[in-house]
Amino acid sequence: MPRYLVVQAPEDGVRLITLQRPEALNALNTELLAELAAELDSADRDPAIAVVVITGNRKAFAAGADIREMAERDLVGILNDPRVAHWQRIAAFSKPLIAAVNGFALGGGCELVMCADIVIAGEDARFGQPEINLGIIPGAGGTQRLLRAVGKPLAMQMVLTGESISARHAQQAGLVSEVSQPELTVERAMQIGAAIARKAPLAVRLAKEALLKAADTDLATGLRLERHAFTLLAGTADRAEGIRAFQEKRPAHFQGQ
Ligand code: DAK
Repeated sequence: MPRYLVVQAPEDGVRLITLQRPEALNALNTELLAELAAELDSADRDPAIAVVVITGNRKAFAAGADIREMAERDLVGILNDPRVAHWQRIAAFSKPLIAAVNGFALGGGCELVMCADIVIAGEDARFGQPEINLGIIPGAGGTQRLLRAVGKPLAMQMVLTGESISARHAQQAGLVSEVSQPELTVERAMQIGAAIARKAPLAVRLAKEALLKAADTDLATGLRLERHAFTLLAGTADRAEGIRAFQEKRPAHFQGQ
């Protein structure tokens, strides 16, 4: 049983993971990150799960790495930091990951948001990389993914000043896909998760892989990957079912084959 997570399955095919460390604004200590990495590994292996939604509470999605824990680490501790591997496992999750964000998403919290594929933010959400205030820089992709998401000027401003931005600003900048009323954030994320869970699983997986590739490769390589994935799907039973269902004017029933 995880100590810092609540794991639920409120919708068919969708797992809801709630960060549960409210006394520290869901600060991401090593144990929480290990639990999260293990949950995502298990969801990746489970064919009954198509999508994971991750959320926090109304005050904080996550206020970053645990600063108390960071204070105890010396240089050797940082070189052997187990959190690096946890972050790598979180970022490697191959099914769609949706973040439902209310309140603070700062430092590692903002980096966790950027590991998600779809981001629904409550109007009160704040996104920022305040590490500069601690004399450090982001350590879980905050310089790399933020720049790719929002472009150079805003990424520079956020990382160099440590100042956070609103949900609306984050949406305009490309960090957030939709802004909702804070009380509806999780519901909206679950709705999107359930819609994706009804699609053909192999197509969903390859679509995510191809879209992620677009962010870190040249166009010719990305187009080649897309063509391979497209061709692979041509042989699936789900493609035949999708086309048949369209012609028969009924919903498709995909099997992941
Ligand atoms: N760590 C530990 N405790 C935290 C915390 C954090 N990041 N953020 C808040 N808390 C705790 C507070 O200490 C306080 O605890 P008590 O004093 O009540 O025991 C409680 O949560 C409530 O916080 P506040 O009293 O401060 O609440 P306020 O509403 O006044 O302020 C705030 C909210 C979010 C503005 C403020 O708490 C704040 O500035 N928090 C720190 C935000 C921050 O600097 N975050 C970035 C941390 S550095 C790595 C990967 C990633 C990283 C590092 C390494 N590797 C792969 C190696 C990431 C680094 C970071 O994220």
